[in-house]
Order: sequence, then C-alpha cells, then structure tokens
Amino acid sequence: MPRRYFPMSTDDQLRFPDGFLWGAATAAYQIEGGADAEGKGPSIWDTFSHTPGKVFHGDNGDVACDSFHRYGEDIALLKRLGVGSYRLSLSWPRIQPTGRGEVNAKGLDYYNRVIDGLVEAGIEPSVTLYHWDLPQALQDAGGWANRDIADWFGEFAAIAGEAFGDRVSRWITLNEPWVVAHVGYRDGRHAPGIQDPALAVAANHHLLLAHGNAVSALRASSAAPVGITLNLTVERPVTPEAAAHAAVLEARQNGVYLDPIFHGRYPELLDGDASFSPAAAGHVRDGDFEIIGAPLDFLGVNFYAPHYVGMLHADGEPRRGETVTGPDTVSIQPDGLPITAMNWLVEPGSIRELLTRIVAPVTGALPVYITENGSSWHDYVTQDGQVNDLERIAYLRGHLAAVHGAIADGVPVKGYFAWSLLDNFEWAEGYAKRFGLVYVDFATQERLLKRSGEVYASIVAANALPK
Ligand code: NCW
Repeated sequence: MPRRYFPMSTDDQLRFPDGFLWGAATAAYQIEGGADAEGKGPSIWDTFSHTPGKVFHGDNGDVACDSFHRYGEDIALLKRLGVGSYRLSLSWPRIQPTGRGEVNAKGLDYYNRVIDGLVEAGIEPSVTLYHWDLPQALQDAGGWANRDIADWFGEFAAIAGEAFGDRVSRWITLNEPWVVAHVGYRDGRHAPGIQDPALAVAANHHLLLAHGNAVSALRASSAAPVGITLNLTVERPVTPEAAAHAAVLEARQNGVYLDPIFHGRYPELLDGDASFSPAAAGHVRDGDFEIIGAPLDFLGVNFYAPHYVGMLHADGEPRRGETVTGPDTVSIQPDGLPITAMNWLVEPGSIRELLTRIVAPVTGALPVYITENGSSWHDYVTQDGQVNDLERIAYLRGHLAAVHGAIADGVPVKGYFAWSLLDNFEWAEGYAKRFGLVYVDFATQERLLKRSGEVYASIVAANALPK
C-alpha cells in the first residue's frame, strides 16, 4: 500500500484528514430503558436479563440510562463533545412489538424525536438497525436460526428506511453478527442463551441473508450510505507452530463475514467444518451470495483488543496466563500489557494491524469507519466531583494514534465513534462495567462528563491528536 503523508501533521500533533467524522456510539437496549413503554414489545434481552443467573448482579435494562425520557440531555452531551455524528440503534420491538406486521406508531414517534433533535443540533444520525434486542416473538419462532428471519428483517428495514430515511446520514444493518451467532447461540453468554453449534452456524448464514435483504430495502427508501459493522479479531500467535491455529480463528470470526460479503463464498480454510462454516453445514442455497454480497458504501469496524494464542505444552499443563481452549491450544494473557476491567488487553498497535493486514486487503478503496472503540475501567467520582479516568484517556490516545497510522498506511478510514457516550447496561456484565465518556449515576440518572470526555472534546475540536 502506498504510504501517504499528512501535510498538516506536525512535530507536536497528529492531524486527521479534513472532513474526518468524529462520533460517539450507544445501543438501544443498553441506554433506553422504557422496557414496556408506549407499546414496546419484549425483546430477548428483556427475557434473558430477567432470567436468574444470566446477568451479573441480576441487573436488567428496564431503566438503563432512561434515555427513552432523557434523550434531550444525551443530545446536549453530544454537543458538548462537539461530535459530528451519533451512532444509535433502533429497538426492533419498540417499532414492531412482535417483529412482524403491526407497526407501533409511538415507537416511531420516539425515534423521530431523537433523530429530529440530532438534526437540529447539527449532529448526523448514524443508525444501526439491529444491536441485539430481537423481538421475543421472533425468538419464539426460532430467531436467527430460522431462515425466514431474513424476510422479517427485510420488512423491518423497509419500515425504518421509509420512516427515517430522509434524515439518517448512514445506516448500519447489523452490529457484530459474530457476537449474535457465537455468543448468543454457541457460547450462550448472551441472549437467547443457547449452546448449540448447529444453530450458531445457521444463525451466521441467516444474519448475512438478513443483512443483504436490509441493504436492498434501505436502498429503496433512503439515499443514505449503507454498511455493516463487524467485530474483527486480530489473532497473535506466540510461536510459529501456533500460526495455523491463529489463521483458523481469524477465519471463524472474520472470514465467515468478510468473505461472503466481499468475495461471494465462505472461507476455504473452513471447508468441511460444519460447525463453523455455513457452507459445510449445507445452509447455502442458489442465489444466497448475490443477496449477501449487495454492494456497500462502507464497512464499520468495532475493535477493542487483540487475542494471543499458543500451543499447549507437551506436558498438557497450561502455564501462567494461559487458558486451555482446545486439545492442543491455549489462549494467552501476555505479561506486560495493561488489562481493562473487561479483562481485555490494551495494545493500540493491533487496531493498525487490523486495518492494514485484515481489512484493507478485502475492502480496498471502500470507506471504513471505526464504529466502536473504547475501554472499561473501575471509574469513580472523586470528592471534588470528577472522574479522573486516566487509563481511558491513555487507551483513547493510543488507539487514535494507531488509527492515524493506518490512514498514513493508506487505509481509507473516514471516521471514529467512541464507545460509548454513556456508561450503560453492559449486557451480561450488567452495570458493573463502565465504558462511557460520560459517567452515569444509575441511582439518580445524573450524567457527569469524565476527564476522557473533556480530552475527546478537545481532540474533536482540533481534528488532531496532541503527541
Ligand atoms: S460485549 C461486546 N461489546 C461491548 C458492548 O457494550 C457493545 O454493545 C458491543 O458492540 C463493547 O463493544 C461490543 N462485545 C462482545 C464481546 C463478547 C466477548 C465474549 C466472547 C465469548 C466467547
């Protein structure tokens, strides 16, 4: 790739290209609350979080950040950050309470209020159609394991496109389909809490078909750019022997989404592996790859941490920092790298490696947005009423410098959305894990800009990162 230099980068700052889009992101179930307000139907996360033992501390999203009522405050915070765009998601069961047919006009009204408020504030709405809160009625009909969901999702996308397509600046069909299939249906740590590889691999294929149908539906009703957000992994083998295993892990997480969308096939490396390849499991029908491969306007990439892998020692004993993951493989937490409250490694260079080694060779000149990046720490309010989250600031600076490096390498990264605007309901971790640039006191719903929020605002204002 040709290396490009920024004429405006100087010794003391890294300047981002003119027009670089700065944003912040959230997801409906994580912030809205209003779980049964104004005609909303139940989602799989309502069911899952109310099932004892599924979420840390028995937390649920019934109230969350109460953004259903406090979206005005959220928009004011976005203005304070100075961001050009807000990435939010739509709750499918707020709009279609049973996921099919009947539309809840009051649900549309809510998003109209939010979208109008953003536009008025000069903030572009970047809207994700699906960020994990499936209508429970659709789960009862098989959820993502039922191929019919591709049509149900197409219908929902058409409704959203017609309702909001005149004001939305960019559409994201799905957030992290790998997590939906793998954590929801294979590992079971997320809703619907199923542990069945056969259903997980079916979900993988149906998510892609649903994505393709949504692209077509959105094209019919909105001129805004359309993309998908993938959580791609960077696998780092610690020995040459572990390289083949790392390649398989990348195919299982990256290839099973990137290859069908951009190359019209599932990864060859997984041929014959019916528990990871939808092709090997017999899910592909004639015409599927034409649907899945509908041309996109951008790729959204979420990235948090790399993953280190190695081979199990001959004595079968894992060493310190190693977790056994297979008959002869281990997952490794290497010494010397910081670890966030989520237990995720901090290694900024890996986002540059992801963009240059994994993304750009597949997407070429297609614009790329970092649709999520951020970190969780044990934040607290000091006696003088501040959150001095220095670790989050270091994480943010490190990752932005690495994204800048990827742009210098020639990767067309057009924007960056911090995860997250607010501390929120962190899925299976409940409220115990805070990712926000804004601290939320969940007892009072008071919002407080963290120091990282102040730092982010100054980076956004300068369109540059001080070195
Ligand atoms: S949990 C998760 N996240 C966080 C979440 O807040 C956000 O909604 C997601 O888009 C931050 O970014 C994403 N990702 C799932 C990681 C699951 C790891 C568990 C693997 C188990 C096999």
